Amino acid sequence: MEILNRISEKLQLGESEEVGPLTQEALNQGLPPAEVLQGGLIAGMQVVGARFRQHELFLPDVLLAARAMYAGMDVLKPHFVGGRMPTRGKVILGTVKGDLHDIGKNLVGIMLRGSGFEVIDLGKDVAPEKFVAAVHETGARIVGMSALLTTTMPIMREVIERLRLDGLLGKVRTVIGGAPLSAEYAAEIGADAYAYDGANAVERVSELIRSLES
Ligand code: B1M
Repeated sequence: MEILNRISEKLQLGESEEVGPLTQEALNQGLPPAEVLQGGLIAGMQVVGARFRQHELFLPDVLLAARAMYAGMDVLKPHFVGGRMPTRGKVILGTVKGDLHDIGKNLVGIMLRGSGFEVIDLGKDVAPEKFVAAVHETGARIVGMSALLTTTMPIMREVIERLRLDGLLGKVRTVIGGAPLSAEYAAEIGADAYAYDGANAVERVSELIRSLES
């Protein structure tokens, strides 16, 4: 579909001022909002994620693309029931206690939102009990934790332990990420997945959601 390709291309270029009106044009042509979301905005963001992973795009490009994504989503939002976008699942996200690095975590949040997940961002310096309380409050099935400091990595183990004590481990899945982390560390602390960047986080979270459904 011509118009969806144009939305996707403009999103990849980060041209917010084009993406909003093009999204409206797609709706005017009679395309269902969900199709515009999936075939235009999300499709464009997936390309951005893949190119970022291959170092063909850089952080500023991703942030511009994310802004363009939001411009399109603002147009679509009122067309979904109750003004709510359809979601592929809720994800709680936060940088763990003692750690103030949030650029990577924010990027992961943008990629997840851009891929259709509802993200509940608890921010940075998030205490283990806050992650657990957020699971109870929101019913989210995925908990994503970020850490950039070797000294704050062990907090992730604490979060998992608290989830276990609250009987939540069978109901939620955990994913961790951040420069000093690894799949080995995830296995060591009992996390369900490790993701090395935003695009990979989208893949891991999608798998975890599928594992909860099966
Ligand atoms: Co600091 N810092 N910092 N810092 N900082 C690092 C992490 C460090 C490696 C620098 C160094 O020494 N070479 C070092 C840590 C060393 C260690 O622990 N072994 C360090 C240090 C020591 C510190 C302080 C202690 C410095 C001091 O005060 N003496 C201090 C700690 C403060 C605190 O947190 N309590 C500190 C402070 C800061 C700033 C506040 C100045 C600033 C953070 C600003 C902010 O985030 N709002 C800062 C920055 C910017 C960095 C570096 C330079 C860059 C981090 C970054 O944003 N990268 C960093 C050096 C480095 O990493 N090269 C450094 C870009 C970002 C897109 O990548 O965060 O890796 P990243 O996220 C990636 C992936 O890791 C992954 O996806 C992201 C997107 O690709 N990912 C996930 C991240 N979270 C994920 C979660 C997921 C999945 C994937 O699922 C949930």
